[in-house]
This record gives sequence, structure tokens and C-alpha cells, in this order.
Amino acid sequence: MTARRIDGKAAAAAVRATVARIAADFRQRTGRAPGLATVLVGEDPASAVYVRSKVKATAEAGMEGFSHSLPDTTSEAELLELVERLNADDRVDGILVQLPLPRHIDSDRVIAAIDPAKDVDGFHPINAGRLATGLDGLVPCTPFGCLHLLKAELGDLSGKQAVVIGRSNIVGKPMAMLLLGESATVTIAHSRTEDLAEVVRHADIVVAAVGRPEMVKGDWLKPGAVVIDVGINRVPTADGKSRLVGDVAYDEAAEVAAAITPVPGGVGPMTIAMLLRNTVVAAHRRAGMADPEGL
Ligand code: NAP
Ligand code: LUD
Repeated sequence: MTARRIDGKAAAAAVRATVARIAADFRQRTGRAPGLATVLVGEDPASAVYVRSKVKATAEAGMEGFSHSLPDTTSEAELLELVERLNADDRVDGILVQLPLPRHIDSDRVIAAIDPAKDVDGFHPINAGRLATGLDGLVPCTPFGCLHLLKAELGDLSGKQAVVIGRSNIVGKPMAMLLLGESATVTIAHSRTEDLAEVVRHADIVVAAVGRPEMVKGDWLKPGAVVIDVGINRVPTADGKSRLVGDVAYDEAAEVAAAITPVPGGVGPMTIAMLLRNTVVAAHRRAGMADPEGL
């Protein structure tokens, strides 16, 4: 048996098309397009690629982009000043400060400075708290994208055994909260988990967000499990170049799982689609309008 390959690129394209329709409608009703400000500090090449994709997708959805690229010598005070300016700018519905930030900047302080109504990453403690308590807020893009793929694959998640590997604030923890919100039975595994293979063996749903190339093996999986691979790892190849692999050993996992996301072309494109989704939703709420339908 070979698992179904979950096409994150196609799912993301569908979300982006819906967002574009809603953005056009918002523009017609308010006289302005939803606006997303992106902030990139420093020269991390992967971050630059991701932010460029986000800026391009913003324009393609008919939304207004405000890109800010700052040198890695930017002080924390200067970055906080920019965030304050974007908080006060009515054309800006969403603020994305790409992580990681240079070491001399306290990212927690920067995230806490973003107006929670514009926090389209869903990283502000107010939004994390809303997610944990089941209130409406803005939900982190990557786990939200994973949930979207899981629901498309499985429908109702209630009663499913879900194992999330990783407990970061940007992926693992919010992923676990979302699955709990869908009434899955959720286990969160991390670097101190004993016998991870045995924990994973019970899971109907496995979400791997670790950052270790191909760590999750095929024989860890319960036959028929649905596997969401969040990991993005660049590994060297024999010809001196590099390639992207996930946190799951794809080929062997595909022999056991019912469905699995590839890397690339799985979760990554969904992260960008959900950022656009959060931006149109933030625009509606800030304008006092009801949440748009279809997202
Ligand atoms: P992170 O902050 O480094 O967190 C990694 C988590 O994995 C931690 O909770 C850590 O446990 C756990 N871990 C590390 N080694 C482990 C092991 N041997 N066994 C079990 N758990 C282990 O990373 P992140 O930001 O969550 O990102 C995770 C991966 O997803 C990375 O590859 C990243 O590039 C990728 N990512 C992709 C997207 C996307 O859009 N596709 C978005 C975000 C991140 P401790 O807490 O105990 O240290
Ligand atoms: N910081 C993110 N830092 C890193 N891959 C992303 C990402 C697209 N504030 C803030 O955007 O949500 C964020 N908010 N993140 N990430 C990772 C994380 C952040 C990762 C991969 C991709 C966004 C993506 O499009 C492509 C794919 O998987 O098909 C491949 C392109 C490639 O070179 O990774």
C-alpha cells in the first residue's frame, strides 16, 4: 500500500483563491484593500525566501503589501518603533515580523508589542490565550494550515488519537490546542519524551514539528495513520548541493500511512495561504464587519 500524497500546494491555491475573492469584496465595500505589513530583519537567506513568497502572495490576492527590510544592526528600540508605527497605521490590518530575529533582539518583547488585532501570526500571548480558552482570535498560520489539511483528509477529528511531536509556541503547542478544540485525544511529545516510537505507534494522526531530518521512521507508525510533516530541513547532497527534507522518512512512512504531506509542497504553502486568510479576517474584524464566509 502506498499512502495518498496530500497536495498542500493545491490546497493552498484553493484557500488563496477564496481569499482573493473576499479581498476584492472587502475593497468594494470599504474602498481599500486589506493590508499586510511584513518585517524582515537581517539577511537570513531562508527568511528572505519565505518573506518574498509572502509579499508576492499578498499582491496576487489583491491585497496591499507594506514591506520593511531592516539591516541586522537594527536595535530592539528601532524595531519596536516600527511596530508602533504599523499598529497606528489604519491601512495595515496585519503585521508579520519574520522569525528568527537577530540575537540582540528579544523576540518575545517584539511579539508582545504587536496590536493583537493585527497579530496575523497569532503569536501574541493574548491570541495564544484565546486559542487555549476556545475564544475567537488569530490562530498561528502553520498549525492552522495543518488542521485544514487534516480536516480535508479525515473530516471529523473527534475521538482520534493525535500525537504532536514538538512543543514550540509557533507550531507544536498551538497545533495541540487546535486538535484538542476538535475533540481529538492529544499527546504532546518533545525531546524528553521516553520511547517516542511507542508513543507514535498509537496515533491516528501524527504531526511532526521537530526540525530533525527524517527522524520519524515508517515502522513507528500505526498502519493507516495520517501524517503531517511540518519539518523543513536542508541537507547536503552528494553533488555538493542541498535538498529539503521533512522530519519524517517519507518513503518508508508512505508504505504504512494512509496519507502524508510531502516536503516541499505540503505544509509550507499552507502557512502562506493561512497568513493571507488571517489578514482578510483581521481586516473584517477591524472594520467592524462579520467574519467572511468560506474560510
Ligand atoms: P523548535 O522551536 O526548534 O522546536 C522543536 C521541538 O522539537 C521542541 O519542542 C523540541 O523539544 C522537540 N524536539 C527536538 N528534538 C527532539 C527529539 N529528538 N525527539 C522529540 N522531540 C524533539 O522548532 P519549530 O519552530 O517548532 O519548528 C519545527 C520544524 O518545523 C523545523 O524544521 C522548522 O523549520 C519547521 N517549520 C516549518 C514551517 C512550515 O511552514 N512548514 C513553519 C514553522 C516551522 P524541547 O521543547 O524539549 O526542546
Ligand atoms: N516567522 C514563520 N519563521 C519561520 N516552503 C514561516 C515557512 C513557508 N513570524 C513568523 O513562514 O509563519 C511564520 N511567521 N515561518 N515558515 C517557517 C517559519 C516564521 C516555511 C516554509 C515555507 C514558510 C514554504 O513555502 C516551501 C514548501 O515547503 O513547499 C519550500 C520553500 C523552501 O525553500 O522552504
